[in-house]
Order: sequence, then structure tokens, then C-alpha cells
Amino acid sequence: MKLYSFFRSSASYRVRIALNLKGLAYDQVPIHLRRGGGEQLQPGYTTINPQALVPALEDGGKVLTQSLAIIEYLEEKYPQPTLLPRDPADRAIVRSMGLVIACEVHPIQNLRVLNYVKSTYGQNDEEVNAKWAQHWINLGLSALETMITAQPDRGQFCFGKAPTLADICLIPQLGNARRYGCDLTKYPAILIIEKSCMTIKAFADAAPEKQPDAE
Ligand SMILES: N[C@@H](CCC(=O)N[C@@H](CS)C(=O)NCC(=O)O)C(=O)O
Repeated sequence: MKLYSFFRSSASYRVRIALNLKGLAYDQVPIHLRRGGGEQLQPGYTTINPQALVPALEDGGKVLTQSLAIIEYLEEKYPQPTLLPRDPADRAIVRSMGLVIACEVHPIQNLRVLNYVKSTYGQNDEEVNAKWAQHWINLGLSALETMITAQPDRGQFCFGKAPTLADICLIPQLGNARRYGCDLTKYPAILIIEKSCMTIKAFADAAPEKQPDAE
């Protein structure tokens, strides 16, 4: 398997965690999101992913894009260890936790969105980080903190006693949150989950600073 990724990309980080949890070997092809105006925008990569976003996963001659579609593919093809609970309602809860991050938080503070806000509305880095990124991240994390603490059978993870798709989405987002100056002490349950996840090798090995293209 070949993973097109960028060390600091949280969507790539999600897929790295899932691959590691399932014990799957993969080669990484680094796509630098800033160098030369962004390698994701160059034709060599847009033929792989027309959306000009990382990650993309090549497997069995096919290219898959969108981190959650890739993770669901891995889950279906390599069911153990499972990343979703068995009960359909519980699966929906775990997916909804993951989607808080992947649909509502992450896309609004993606590189191209921040660049657009800066150039179109004349905002500087500080304004975009403080007024825009922090606002959307805090909105999502505070909802997720409530969803997590509302679980009747809580363990050390977002849902239950083992890592799921929800943790896979949450952990990479916390790095972004810190980068944009969010105060994470407001989210004690989330911080406990982060601590538990980072004791697991699959999560620790997927961290940005451990990647071959890390700066
Ligand atoms: N929904 C997509 C999001 C992918 C995405 O936004 N990737 C970011 C890095 S985390 C990216 O490639 N950004 C490049 C850009 O904004 O130009 C997924 O989950 O794969």
C-alpha cells in the first residue's frame, strides 16, 4: 500500500493511525503542502487526487481518497481489530463523534480555507488563528467533550474500552488545536483520552514528528 501524505496533515494522520492499528505495512509518498506553492496542487498529484488534498491511498491498483472512506475501506477489508462497535446505534454514535471533527471542525480551518479567508477578507495570521480557527475548533471540541462525558459506559477512549474511529479523528485534531492556540484545559475528558491513545504504539508511531517527511 502507498499512502500519499504530509506529516502535519491531520487527515493523513487519521489514516496512519488506522493502518498502524490494523498492523498493515505501507510506504509513504510525501506531498509537501507548502513547498513550491503546494505539491498537492501540481499535476503530478492532481492526477492522483483531483481534489488536491492529502491523503490518498493506493492499494491493489486503485486510488482511494477521503480519509474516512479510506478508513472504512480498511475496516471492511481488514476487520480486526475493529474500529467500530458491533451495535448499530453504537456505531452511529462513534461515527457521529468522528464526524464532529472530520465534517464540522477540520474543513473550516484547512490550509486552503484559511488562505482564502486571509486573502479575500484581508485578515492576517493572528486574526485568522484567533478569531476563526480557534472559534470553530472550540465549538466542535466542546460538543465532543459533552458527547464523550454523556456516555454511560465510559472507558479511557471516546467510546468504550478500545480505540475507535472517533479517537482516530480526535487525536490529530488536537495537534491542530494547539497550533492555533486553543486552550485545551477546558476539555479534561478529551485530554485523558489523548493520554490513553498516545500510550498505544499505533497512535504514537503515526504522530507528525515521527514521519519520514517531518521537519
Ligand atoms: N475530507 C478530507 C480532507 C483532506 C484535507 O483537507 N487534507 C488537507 C490536509 S489535512 C490538505 O490536503 N490541504 C491542502 C490544502 O488545503 O491546500 C479527508 O478527510 O481526507
